Amino acid sequence: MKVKRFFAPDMRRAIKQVRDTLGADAVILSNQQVEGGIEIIAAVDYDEGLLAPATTSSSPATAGGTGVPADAAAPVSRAARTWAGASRDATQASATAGTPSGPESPGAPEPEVRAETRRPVAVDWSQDPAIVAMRDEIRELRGLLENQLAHLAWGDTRRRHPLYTEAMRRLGQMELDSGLMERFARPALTARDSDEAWRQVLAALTAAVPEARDELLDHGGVLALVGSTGVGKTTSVAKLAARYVLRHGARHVALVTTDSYRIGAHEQLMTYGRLLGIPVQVASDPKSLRDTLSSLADKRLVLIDTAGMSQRDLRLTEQFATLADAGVPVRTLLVLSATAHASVLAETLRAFSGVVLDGAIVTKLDEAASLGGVLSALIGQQLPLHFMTDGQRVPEDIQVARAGDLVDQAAELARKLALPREESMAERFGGQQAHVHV
Ligand SMILES: Nc1nc2c(ncn2[C@@H]2O[C@H](COP(=O)(O)OP(=O)(O)O)[C@@H](O)[C@H]2O)c(=O)[nH]1
Ligand SMILES: [Mg+2]
Repeated sequence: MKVKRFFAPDMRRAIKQVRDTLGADAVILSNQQVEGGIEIIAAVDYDEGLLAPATTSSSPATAGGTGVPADAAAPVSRAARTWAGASRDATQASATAGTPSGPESPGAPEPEVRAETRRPVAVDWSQDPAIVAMRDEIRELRGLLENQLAHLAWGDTRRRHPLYTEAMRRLGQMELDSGLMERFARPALTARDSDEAWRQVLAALTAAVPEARDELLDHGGVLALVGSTGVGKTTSVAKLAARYVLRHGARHVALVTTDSYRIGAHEQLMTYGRLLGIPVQVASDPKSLRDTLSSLADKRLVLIDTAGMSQRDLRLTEQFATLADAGVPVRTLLVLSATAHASVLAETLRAFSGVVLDGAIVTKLDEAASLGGVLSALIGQQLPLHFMTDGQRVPEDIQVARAGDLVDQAAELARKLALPREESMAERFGGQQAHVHV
């Protein structure tokens, strides 16, 4: 029998030392946590019978809850008693060196065991390097298998429903959200040809975009535009104000900005106010906002321009809902830039999740490369779309929203982008094709 003590900072490295030094047949006789790491006593060519008389009861150091299998636990307990003292000396000697010590002398006297530094720990077999390697390999194999199955499933769906998979790819080209791609490709399952399939897909998409069917400005009231910095809130406020002034004159409209702390922030709005001949007020906190809105009670339309989505901006925006109690209901529109990436739009929606939103304005349609992100956001949130803007000119570049126009433009832009490759479609959707039935 060859017995050896090992010390390492953690179980994984301790087991590796045992394996490297004594080989795969090594038996762990005891293991425990000591100052600075784990101590393991291990043996090869181990004869359990030799140690059997050493004890008949479990050692307090290892009894119960060690996680060692029942058949291994008994020898571990006996051995731990036999070797505990010697191993502790060796621990102290090698704790700083951090390397395995030489074979212990079985004849060494058994010193007192300090309970606070010696706690039994379970052998964490899952950390065994051989098991870790095997697990990695199984994971890799599973990945390969899943990939193969996904390709087979996607290939099968392509054979059985070519119009559906073609529609899926075209929706992918539009950069629509994955879940929505599957939903809106479904009409293609029953179409007769490719053109009919695509028409039906676009019709389903159009029907799903919530469109505000009334002309918001004609109702008047207090309208606040919120959204992240730079999306076009101030410009849109000016466009809406100008649109109103052109129809109803300047007398009944006023502008308010809560964007008061950035240098020059409200000058932009002041300039538009001067050009349009309408008053502009600044309100920087809930109280001044309430007072300002009360003082503008005689106006038919009040447009509030806000800053962005910093904590301060959001706190103030969240106050809009409470203004209804003060007799001034505020309708809040989220301004989304069509140029924003899907992840940025998702972040914006998260930031404004505490705000009651009454609808949306989509800006910068003239600069967008794809509209899948903004379509996904509108459909996902069921935000009624009120206006769309497509340029910097005030007041020309704003239109009442038409879901059909937005979807047509999305399809038009998508044609300039590459179709997603079949392999990437298989990887994204192959695993979910089992449920596709006509
Ligand atoms: N191309 C284009 N630019 C726009 C549009 N709307 C606003 N902008 C520009 O975007 C920039 C930021 O607009 P601004 O209204 O200050 O954004 P805010 O920070 O949300 O108030 C300005 O240069 C605007 O002229 C649009 O529909 N198309
Ligand atoms: Mg602004």
